[in-house]
Amino acid sequence: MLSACSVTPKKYDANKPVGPQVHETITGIDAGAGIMASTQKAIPAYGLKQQNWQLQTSSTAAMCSQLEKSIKYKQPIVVTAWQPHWMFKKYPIKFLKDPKGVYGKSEQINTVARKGFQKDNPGAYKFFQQFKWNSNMMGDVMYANFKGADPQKTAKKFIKDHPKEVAKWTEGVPDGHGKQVRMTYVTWDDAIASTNVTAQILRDKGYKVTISAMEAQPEWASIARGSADVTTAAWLPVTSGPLYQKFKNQVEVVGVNCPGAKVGLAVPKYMKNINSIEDLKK
Ligand code: PBE
Repeated sequence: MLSACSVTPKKYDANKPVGPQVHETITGIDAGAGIMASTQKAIPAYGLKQQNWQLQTSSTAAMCSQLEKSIKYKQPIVVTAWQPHWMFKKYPIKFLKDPKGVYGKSEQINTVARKGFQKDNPGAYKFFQQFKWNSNMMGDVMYANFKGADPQKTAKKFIKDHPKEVAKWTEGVPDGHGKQVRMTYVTWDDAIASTNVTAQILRDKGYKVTISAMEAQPEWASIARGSADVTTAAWLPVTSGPLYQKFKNQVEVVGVNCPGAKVGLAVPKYMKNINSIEDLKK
């Protein structure tokens, strides 16, 4: 038993308003994420602003460890959440309904290239046009990386385990003969997964692929000005939407590489009476 003077974590109480129990705080991730911008719109859209709800900036890792701690003690917590991601595999959480569609009706992960990439490197471009996996495949890669595997090793294993898919994606793609492909990404788990897998497939085809990690804004800016060729991690239409709008005249959407993505807010399943973002307002 905990003694009276130690801090006893308070369990979630469904009979009390949720707001004060979480100090009107949504636990978010890094500031540059599209999900943060969407959440800043959701707060006023759902009338949470006048109840002083706020979004806490952190990181995916810090958010998940906070989530893990809360779940351990059945405490209340509201987090920013997205799929594909291993958090839904690891934690008993549920998305809150978003009847106003602030986070979009259906998100897809897209490949976005600089204008002129197709002309300069038609072989690599063809590969990116043909690269399309799904959230299961992606989830497995992400989970292996989360478990501590080196992302390049995970990519190599994925390639070995999925010869049919890889053959389809590389069909008609000529040997690279050392031609350069400059990929850019933010170190979010989905982007780490798709960047390493596509980079490795192209390397196996003889392309010289560099991958550079940066923040979301410079990522898009570098593609727009042509100092990078391509990213496989644009969540559209909503999550990466503001960046796409900003740079749409200088970039090109190559295509969807992972359909069925989802972005929003989530809570642990034991918060049984909280099922919609509207339920946060009480
Ligand atoms: N995410 C994961 C990112 C993109 C990938 C949904 C957290 C975001 O911009 O919000």
